[in-house]
Amino acid sequence: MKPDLFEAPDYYNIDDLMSEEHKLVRDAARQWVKRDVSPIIEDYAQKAEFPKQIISGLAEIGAFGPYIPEEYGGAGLDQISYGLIMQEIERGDSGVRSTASVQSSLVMYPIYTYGTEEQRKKYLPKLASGEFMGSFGLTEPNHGSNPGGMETKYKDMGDHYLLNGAKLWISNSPFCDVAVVWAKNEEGRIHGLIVERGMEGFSTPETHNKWSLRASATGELIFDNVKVPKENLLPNKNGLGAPLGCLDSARYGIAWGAIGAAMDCYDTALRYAKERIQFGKPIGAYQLQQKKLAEMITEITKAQLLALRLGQLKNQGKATTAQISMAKRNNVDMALTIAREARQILGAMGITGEYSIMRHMMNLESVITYEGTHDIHLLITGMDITGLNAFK
Ligand code: TGC
Ligand code: FAD
Repeated sequence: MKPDLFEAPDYYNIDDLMSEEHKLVRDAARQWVKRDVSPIIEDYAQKAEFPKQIISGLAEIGAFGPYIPEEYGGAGLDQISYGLIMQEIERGDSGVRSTASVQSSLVMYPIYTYGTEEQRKKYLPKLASGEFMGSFGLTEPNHGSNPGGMETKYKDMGDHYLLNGAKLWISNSPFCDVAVVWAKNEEGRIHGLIVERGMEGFSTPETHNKWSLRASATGELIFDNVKVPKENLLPNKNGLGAPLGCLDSARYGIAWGAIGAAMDCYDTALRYAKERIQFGKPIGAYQLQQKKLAEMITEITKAQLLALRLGQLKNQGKATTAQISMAKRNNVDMALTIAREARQILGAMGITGEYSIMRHMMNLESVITYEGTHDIHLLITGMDITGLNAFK
């Protein structure tokens, strides 16, 4: 793979709207990605393997629990810093950002927000340091966009719960130490349970043959009469709103992350267009290529402003689910469109692993599907503005 020459575009001087802390956090993440992710990520994507050696680096840049208070091992940062870390990591690879998103927003967040003090103290510091890796089990073979229909269930056996069912398409599952699993009780109410590797009847087979997010490990969570201790139930919220609350946080991070992937594709295409000579001139001198590049920087700038404003609202505790949906949907679609256009600017070279663009493009096909599909987020916006539910 080519050396990482990335220079971040900031067409509207958005840096001026950031604090010194935001810039420090972002620049540390950026340097780490250049040093520890870019040189190895293409090889890991090609061999479809998650690079476990970067776990400690992710912890050091604050990617595991950026906004979780320091007393629980988190970085104690604000939501904009969280977003910027996700942006920088996804600039390297969406699969690496997935690992960080799941750990932070889908595992640490529910334990911090819905868990007991004992659960916080037991799990959060280990998750923040990367000693424990987590996964989040909501999706099932028969229930993706409609998680409320889930079939995974648990029964109260007096001194423990008995858990049965299966989750599919679970990021980090093949190597997770703990899983936050959503299951129905005997009354059909959804609760979160912390399931630990080693519990009898719990297995995590890997899903192979993905053309997307190849550097992220995806798999199943299978529960065959798993005895879960009663103290592993998350007691402070139940119902579908509990997992959906976690998704708000993860989707927010993805709205920033997608900008990173888009910036990397744009930066690569811009450099290539200035260097590649055809018909005696750099291809960047032709109007057709300039149109592509000019539209890319316009869309990136709009996405940056959307994410930053959403971050301000999130810091104030005012960001709504529908606002988060709009940003996730817009920014991921923007990034995927830019990846496709950037790939064309590189011609045949664009399909090789010498450049990051094709990897980003394939990764973004998952990002536009997970954490709520492109359609589902449109329907969330539609319901928000009309008051009419078009899901069912
Ligand atoms: P609906 O009837 O609308 O709501 C059920 C209950 O939940 C409440 N609620 C929320 N609460 C908190 N936060 C939110 N964002 C909430 N949205 C809804 C709601 O008030 C209600 O409460 P109550 O007390 O009345 O029960 O639910 P629905 O069944 O109609 O479904 C709505 C829909 C389709 C929007 C939702 O289910 C949905 O978002 N589906 C998409 C599923 C999804 O996003 N799955 C993601 C799985 S995780 C993943 O992909 C990780 S990828 C790895 C990585 O991140 O990198
Ligand atoms: P479906 O729900 O079957 O949807 C199929 C199509 O129908 C989509 O185009 C959808 O938009 C459309 N559709 C569905 N309902 C409607 C409707 N009401 N109106 C109009 N159109 C509709 N899940 C987890 O729980 N944890 C994870 O860690 C996780 N990681 C993932 C990692 C990867 C790489 C991938 C690909 C997925 C992951 N997922 C995870 C699952 C992901 O959240 C689901 O794939 C997603 O929610 C969509 O569900 P589905 O694939 O079953 O598609």
